[in-house]
Amino acid sequence: MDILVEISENLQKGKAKVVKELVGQAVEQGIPAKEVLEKGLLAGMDVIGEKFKNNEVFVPEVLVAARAMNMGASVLKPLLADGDQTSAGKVCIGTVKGDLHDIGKNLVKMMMEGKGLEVVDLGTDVAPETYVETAVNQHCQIICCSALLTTTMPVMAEVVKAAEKAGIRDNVKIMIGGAPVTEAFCEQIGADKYTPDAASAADAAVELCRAAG
Ligand code: B1M
Repeated sequence: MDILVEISENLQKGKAKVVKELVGQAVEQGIPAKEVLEKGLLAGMDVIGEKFKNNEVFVPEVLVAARAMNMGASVLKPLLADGDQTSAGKVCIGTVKGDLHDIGKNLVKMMMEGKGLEVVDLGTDVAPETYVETAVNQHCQIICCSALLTTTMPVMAEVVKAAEKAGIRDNVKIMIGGAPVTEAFCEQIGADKYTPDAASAADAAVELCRAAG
């Protein structure tokens, strides 16, 4: 069987150790890390997502698949890094209040670190004030918000408002993303940048930090 298919299938079964080993083997075989991520790990998460939507699998199965995803991704992390590791800027990232999904957020963090950005990880269920306080206290050029639920997307608008209220809106950029988030939503709430995936988020963050000087 194709090793990428094996990774996807074992991820769906939640076999974290096997996934980790297979990811290592795929890399040893010379398959590019990005391909292992997209055609192995993310392909497996897509299947789980579809089954979750159709009530064919439930929270416990999704959780073990998520654990396998994170373990597999940890093997790829150093390989997805660029050669130049001088600090390209500093950002804070978190999944917004009420939302516990962190796989996408972790991928964005991983890609950003790979591009030489310093990333303060606030975890999940992050209140608007926490993003703003962190940006101020830790001198971040960008606040990055992830949301996976349509019900938690509006918290992103609250983050923009909290930044305005704290008087940091001119100095700190706000980036948003996550499956239900769109460019139109970004414009609507007055955030600075929407990107659809982790790689483009990392590129955009480096660009924004560079522009900020
Ligand atoms: Co949840 N869940 N979940 N879930 N879950 C979704 C999101 C859902 C679409 C499934 C479905 O019904 N079809 C649905 C949301 C429906 C909606 O809002 N319209 C849903 C639901 C309903 C729920 C619960 C309410 C279920 C329940 O309890 N009844 C509950 C809510 C809990 C909460 O957060 N308060 C819940 C719980 C869970 C688990 C805990 C079981 C688990 C999360 C585990 C974890 O994250 N540690 C889980 C999972 C895994 C999913 C699915 C299956 C997969 C999400 C995922 O990790 N995808 C998801 C279905 C799906 O998306 N197909 C689903 C892989 C990940 C790499 O993609 O996060 O989109 P994603 O990230 C992408 C991009 O979006 C982007 O980059 C990443 C890749 O390049 N990106 C950014 C992400 N953040 C970014 C930020 C950026 C830029 C790009 O800039 C800052």
